[in-house]
Amino acid sequence: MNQKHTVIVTGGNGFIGTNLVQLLLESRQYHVINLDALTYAANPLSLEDLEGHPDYEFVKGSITDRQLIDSLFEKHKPMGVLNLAAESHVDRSILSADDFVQTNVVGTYTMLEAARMYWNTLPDELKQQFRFLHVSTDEVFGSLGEDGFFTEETPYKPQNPYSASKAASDHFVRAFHHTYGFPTIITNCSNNYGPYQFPEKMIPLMILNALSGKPLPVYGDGSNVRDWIYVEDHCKAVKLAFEKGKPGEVYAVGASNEQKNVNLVNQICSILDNIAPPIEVPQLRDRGLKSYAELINFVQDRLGHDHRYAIDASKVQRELGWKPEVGFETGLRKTVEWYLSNPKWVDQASGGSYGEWIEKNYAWRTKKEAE
Ligand code: NAD
Ligand code: TDX
Repeated sequence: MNQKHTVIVTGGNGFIGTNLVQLLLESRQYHVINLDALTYAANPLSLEDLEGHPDYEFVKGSITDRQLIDSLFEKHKPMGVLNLAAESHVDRSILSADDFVQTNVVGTYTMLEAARMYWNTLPDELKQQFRFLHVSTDEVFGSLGEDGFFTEETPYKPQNPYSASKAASDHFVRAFHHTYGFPTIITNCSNNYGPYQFPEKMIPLMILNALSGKPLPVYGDGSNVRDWIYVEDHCKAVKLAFEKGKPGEVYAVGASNEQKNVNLVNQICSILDNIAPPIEVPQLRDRGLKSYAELINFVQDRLGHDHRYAIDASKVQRELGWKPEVGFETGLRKTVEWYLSNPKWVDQASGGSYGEWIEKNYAWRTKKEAE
């Protein structure tokens, strides 16, 4: 068998990171060093099955810690970096962007600079092979009206503190390629859904609130549109871009699946009505709910809420041969089933500091702004 390639994945304990680490190890092509600070968004249970795996090593630490990162390059001599570590929740960035600037901007710069210094020391052949893949978002392009799509050529126009910090990190990545010829690749992907997503994000939040009979807080009038992709499809695109993408290139990734928020919440409710009807859930039995949709509650809008995201993914399809494999109906049902089948993971994610945090910071979400 060919020798495995050592790679550093950052943020491997998060939602997309967990799915990506699993994909890389299943391919048997990689030895994975996962650098993750284990913030509130990481769940130690997500990758616990990998303990003792011969091709997996976990390092607890921050992408802002230059000394630690230098030591990882020195020790493991990776052939590339897949940079996913980030603060990723828009609502939190609106409350305070400090951590977003630190991790997304300073952290990405620190990873880039450490990687570039290491890359400079490599002999030509290894230098040619090395890749720095940066996982980014379609939010850097701002918001669309009713028509049109984001492409790789769309000008940057971030409109919330999270997307501003991701845009800043993308600009550093692009500048490192332009200035130093450092072999970077960026993927800008749309909204992911699937197993292991932290319950503050819309899809798991709606599933878990419904199952505990809590209101389902739809922001504004629910007409905002997101373009959803099953997380495994995104991870396959990231792996392909890392392996076959051209240095300096950017790939927009999406599955052409636009959904209005309120419609999506209704779809979640109808899946739940089928597989876990309220009458069969012990804590809801006495509530007299016929459908989870009765819990839908239109609340005050998110500040600066981007109206619509939608991706034209023809470049990644044409140049890398990628295409999404999981249809939305199947993916959404699999996701609902995953949350129902993993109560231990859910308890771990929903308890502790997150539980307290949500009580303290989300009062606005329980009622509409006074007219
Ligand atoms: P997540 O919040 O679920 O996970 C982030 C992970 O990064 C966590 O494990 C956390 O502990 C870790 N982390 C945070 N700060 C760190 C630091 N300073 N050093 C090391 N580790 C740190 O995020 P996600 O949804 O998995 O997103 C992963 C990446 O993909 C992010 O860069 C995000 O911007 C991007 N992205 C996400 C989506 C989406 O829909 N979730 C879409 C497009 C792009
Ligand atoms: O309770 C809610 N009610 C609601 O109506 C929440 C949490 C969200 N929403 C709306 C806001 C958005 O229009 O649902 C939509 C999706 O919200 P999020 O899950 O918070 O995702 P979004 O803000 O679109 O950002 C996501 O996609 C792009 C990820 O969190 C980012 O990390 C990624 O870059």
